Amino acid sequence: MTRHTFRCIDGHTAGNPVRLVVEGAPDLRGRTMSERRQDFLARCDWIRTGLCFEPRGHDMMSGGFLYPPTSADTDVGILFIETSGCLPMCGHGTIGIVTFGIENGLIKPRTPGRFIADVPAGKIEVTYAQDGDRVRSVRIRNVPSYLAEEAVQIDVPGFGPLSVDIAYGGNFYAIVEAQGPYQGLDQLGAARILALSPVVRELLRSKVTPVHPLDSTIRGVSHVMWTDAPKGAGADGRNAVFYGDRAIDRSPCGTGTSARMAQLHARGLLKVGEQFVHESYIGSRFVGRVEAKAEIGGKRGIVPSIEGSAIATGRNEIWIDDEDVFAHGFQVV
Ligand code: PYC
Repeated sequence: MTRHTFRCIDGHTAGNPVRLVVEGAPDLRGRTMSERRQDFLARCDWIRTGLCFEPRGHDMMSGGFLYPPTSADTDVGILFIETSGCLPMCGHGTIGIVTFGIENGLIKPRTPGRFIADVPAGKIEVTYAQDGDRVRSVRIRNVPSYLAEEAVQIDVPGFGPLSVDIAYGGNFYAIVEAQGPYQGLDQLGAARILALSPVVRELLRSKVTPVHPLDSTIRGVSHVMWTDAPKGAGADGRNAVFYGDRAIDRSPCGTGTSARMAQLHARGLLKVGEQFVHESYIGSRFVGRVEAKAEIGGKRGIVPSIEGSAIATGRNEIWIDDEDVFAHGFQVV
């Protein structure tokens, strides 16, 4: 009998789950976190499905592993796992992983309050505010983000025509704004968001395949963001981000907020130095900011940052037993 043991700290960032695996990470090959991500996907993806899918996880499950840094100028490496795959970058995941990692002495920055993390999408600068044992907030200076495609036309059966932009913020997002058949999140409701989003994603994938100009392993629309006006005072926008096969992000989505800010900046609606407070489907918030202009392999974009907080809900020792018929998890789609 082989029982694989994974010791985890579970928690959430703005409502979306984060499972930080503190023991049980596989050794990975690769000079960069992007290469290590490819190695994990080729040899160890059963760990992701075992930890994220049912019966040990659920449709929204998300998390990651800490790795030694891959270069002298970084403090730590992060590999993200999620029901949808190994994301190049995950904002809510980073906020949770940094919070639990600092609070438990697993990340030891050379300069307290600030460090560089190596993620598959690139290097990100992290700052955090600590109060005794608690990390109160985390700000991520994210990877450069840009508007990749404008006004891609699709016709969604049983719904109607949509014009959709695609922007990159660490993953490629289809951004659906209010128009014709889509008049806001409350009109749609969670059930229709879950039903329509995979159709929207498939229609877009049949038309366009955005590829990151500096890393061709980052390609294709993975997430669908439905935008709306904010509900609460002081917010600038609201969204529901669909990912995987059946998930609506409970957080405002860090990479999605970055993509949205890149789109708004490209339209001249958000300037360098301005902030963008984003509300999630359940009303939790991230504070985004356009830090600087950026150039990404010939494309113009921005360096966005996002700030939020996370809280641990407990320790979890998870077993994946080779004799379990559901050792590698299952999904009901
Ligand atoms: O916060 O970047 C994010 C994210 C991606 C998918 C779910 N959350």
